[in-house]
Amino acid sequence: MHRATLLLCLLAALAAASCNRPDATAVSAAVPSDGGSLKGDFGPPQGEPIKAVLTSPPQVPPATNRTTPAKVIVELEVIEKEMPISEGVSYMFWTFGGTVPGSFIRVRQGDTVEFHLKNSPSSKMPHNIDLHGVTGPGGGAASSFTAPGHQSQFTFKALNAGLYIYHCATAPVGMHVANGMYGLILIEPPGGLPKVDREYYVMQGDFYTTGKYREKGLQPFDMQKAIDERPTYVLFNGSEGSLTGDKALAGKTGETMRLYVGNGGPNLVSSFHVIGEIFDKVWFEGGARFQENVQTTLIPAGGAAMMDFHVEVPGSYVLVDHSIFRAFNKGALAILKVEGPENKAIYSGKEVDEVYLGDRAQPNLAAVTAATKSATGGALTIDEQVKAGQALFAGTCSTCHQANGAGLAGVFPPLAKSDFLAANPKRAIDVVLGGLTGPVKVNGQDYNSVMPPMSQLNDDEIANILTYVLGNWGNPGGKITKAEVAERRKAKSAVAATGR
Ligand code: HEC
Ligand SMILES: [Cu+2]
Repeated sequence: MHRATLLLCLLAALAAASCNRPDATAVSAAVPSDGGSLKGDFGPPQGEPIKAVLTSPPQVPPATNRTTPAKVIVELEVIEKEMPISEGVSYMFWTFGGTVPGSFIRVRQGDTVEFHLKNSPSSKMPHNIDLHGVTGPGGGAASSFTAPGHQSQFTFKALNAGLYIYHCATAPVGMHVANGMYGLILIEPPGGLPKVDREYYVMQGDFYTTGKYREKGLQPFDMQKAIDERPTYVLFNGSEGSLTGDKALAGKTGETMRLYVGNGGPNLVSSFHVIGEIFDKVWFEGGARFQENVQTTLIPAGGAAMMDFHVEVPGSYVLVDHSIFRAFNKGALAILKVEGPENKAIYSGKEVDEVYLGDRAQPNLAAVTAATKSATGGALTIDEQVKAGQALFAGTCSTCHQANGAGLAGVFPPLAKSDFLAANPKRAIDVVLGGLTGPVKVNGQDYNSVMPPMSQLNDDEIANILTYVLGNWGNPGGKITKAEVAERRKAKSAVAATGR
């Protein structure tokens, strides 16, 4: 038979097969639907009005445990406030309820919600709220426009069950969202959600500062970076370290955990993943149906998802945006610490190790903050630089050169007692900024490998790391200043610009 005819026959056969499949329609009819606004009105509210319990992340309010619709009063205050965005870095956040993300709101489908939006007298800007769970133009935005020191009120019936985000929609909308103005509202289905042992509230957002990642001090918003969608930070719950170290989420083996995860954006889509776990259920897009056995779930900007998983094995589980540079270089990383007896039949052991996570597992960058303070005051001592450098070295250089600077024979040269370093200490600035490739001889041994550029580190960080390296392990000592690093960085970019 002719090739084209054969193809046509095949196609026809396929089409006929799918047309004749009687179960195709039967399946969709068999899936019960309790969704849709037409099925969400259970009549007028009953009983006394209830004041909604609002919680700060990562906490979630208790289940409504109601079988009838109620009138629920929500009072939410907008507060503009300076808070840490990373260790030693602060940012002027605009918040719903004083936190990023804003307070978690929980109601039941069919409830009548009387919403009060207050704008703190200390605010500089007017704000409003668009709740994605509202049926009505603007999701409440036009009805809730509130000047500083004012309050507004509107009422809506929560017709659709699901997990919805809310956000400010005052112009310029992108800027209000980028400053942290978003949160989650859960509208429970009438029968509630399946019971679990623990629930947590996590929300991703992208942030744009004029300074580089971890550049210290109060960092202003950078509108151009936001327009270009080039975030400086991608974060869970509004600050780097908000859910790591002693603020990690907690769990016990044998428990079922539920995460309510939103993505405020304003720009990025999240590939949300928990390293070492599989979501037993994901209510994708925050809707009424769940998918089972999911590794990574996509959460659009302005969207949300709920996920359940049962934990069998103790240890540290790492929540990331699996667009992985965001996790390791922009902050999108959180820890769930699960305690309980080992379960060697399921997993043999050895925890998430330091090398994988660097300084992100247990960030202790207090020394970095101290050094920054002294630097601003003009009284930075070598000792402070060394301490800050040590903390930073542990997170970046130790992966290859090892925590004690000894390197790995034949692969990573030693920084301890390095004659390469001693011959020209300032050359190390160029090594860190530009990386190093090709043959080098260190302490008599030949290396011919690649060190990638570490130019993502800022001038401060490089100065402190190198001062630490120079002052330890039998190296000659001395000091590298932030200004010296800045100068070398400028010289390098000038060379790059001339194309030489
Ligand atoms: C990914 C692995 C890796 C990381 C991370 C790394 N280096 Fe290196 N480094 C190397 C390799 C490989 C070489 C040798 C390159 C060659 O063979 O040309 C090297 C060479 C050097 C040298 C010159 C040789 C010597 O031993 O004195 C210095 C100085 C140095 N690194 C400092 C640092 C500092 C400081 C950091 C952290 C900011 C760092 N490196 C991070 C892999 C790494
Ligand atoms: Cu606003």
